[in-house]
Amino acid sequence: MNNCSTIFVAGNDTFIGSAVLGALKKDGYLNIYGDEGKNLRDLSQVDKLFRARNPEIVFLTAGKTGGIAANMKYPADLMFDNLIITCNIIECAHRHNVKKLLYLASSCSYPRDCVQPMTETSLLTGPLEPTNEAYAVAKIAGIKLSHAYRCQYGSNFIVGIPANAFGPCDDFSEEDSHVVAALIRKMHEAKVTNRKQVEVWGTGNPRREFIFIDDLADACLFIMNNYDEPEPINLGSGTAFSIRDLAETIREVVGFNGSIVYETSKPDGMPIKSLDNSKIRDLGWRPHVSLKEGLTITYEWYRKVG
Ligand code: GFB
Repeated sequence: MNNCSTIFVAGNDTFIGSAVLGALKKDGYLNIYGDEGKNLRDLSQVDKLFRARNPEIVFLTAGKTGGIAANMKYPADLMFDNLIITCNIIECAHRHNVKKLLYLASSCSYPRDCVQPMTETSLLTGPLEPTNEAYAVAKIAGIKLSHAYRCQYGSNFIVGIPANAFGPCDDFSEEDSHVVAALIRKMHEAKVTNRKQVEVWGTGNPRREFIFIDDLADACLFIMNNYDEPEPINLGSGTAFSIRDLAETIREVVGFNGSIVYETSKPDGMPIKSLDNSKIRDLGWRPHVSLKEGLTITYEWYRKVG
């Protein structure tokens, strides 16, 4: 990419898409476009958008996402939405000779009992985590679709696999949010209403790798500029924390003095999701924001805006 490249951020209103758009603006890219009100589920509208804007670079960050509960409640919506949007954008990127496209998959694309930390070669080596199987299958389809266009047409379509992203502008809703946003909200509400306890789902034992949203956006720009290989590349922070440690850290950041109760009737999901980030590290990229710093920034934002 150079500063004058025409860049399309598909899904510019999503949590990750808006961060990518912000990072592009901050880095001085001048010709950036978003969805412009088009319905990305409609191939003819997507085609029109590509024809009008003729992008050279595409960040494919569109599609519905959600935490463990949303994945269990809306598997059809999550699968359909991600499949159709991905098909439409990738097909139009090919038709309109896009120079490079980054497809963002998800760490839930790896098998449930994957060897940890998860390397990119572990994809499709075992069964998926049942709580997010539908979404994961859609994400795997996106990975393979990018690869298929590369094989058949020589398209420079690359795939990034992010760790669990968190930060300002995340979805903080009660049921659909991911764990970081959910626990910030629960603990903040408990603090301001003087509640004595907060319920955390599951056993607290699962481990997750969290990446601050600005670091993820930065990693996306970095690989757009520095990575052209057919194999996916992990985009993580390099450290996995247990949900118990996360809950304790959020309690500290929020200043909630009550107790934490583990609701073991709620699902744990994948036991561990820790990424092997050697590939992106070997290329020279490093995250800048620690979990605690990221949580502090996120809580500050939530108190003001959320
Ligand atoms: O963030 P989360 O919903 O997503 O949950 P996943 C992570 C862990 O936190 C699980 C626990 O073990 C949850 O049981 N947890 C504890 C909570 N309390 C809460 C709470 O109040 N809300 C939530 N949401 N979790 C998702 C996938 O899995 O990861 C998606 O379902 C996607 O497909 C995303 O890939 C990145 O990491 O378990």
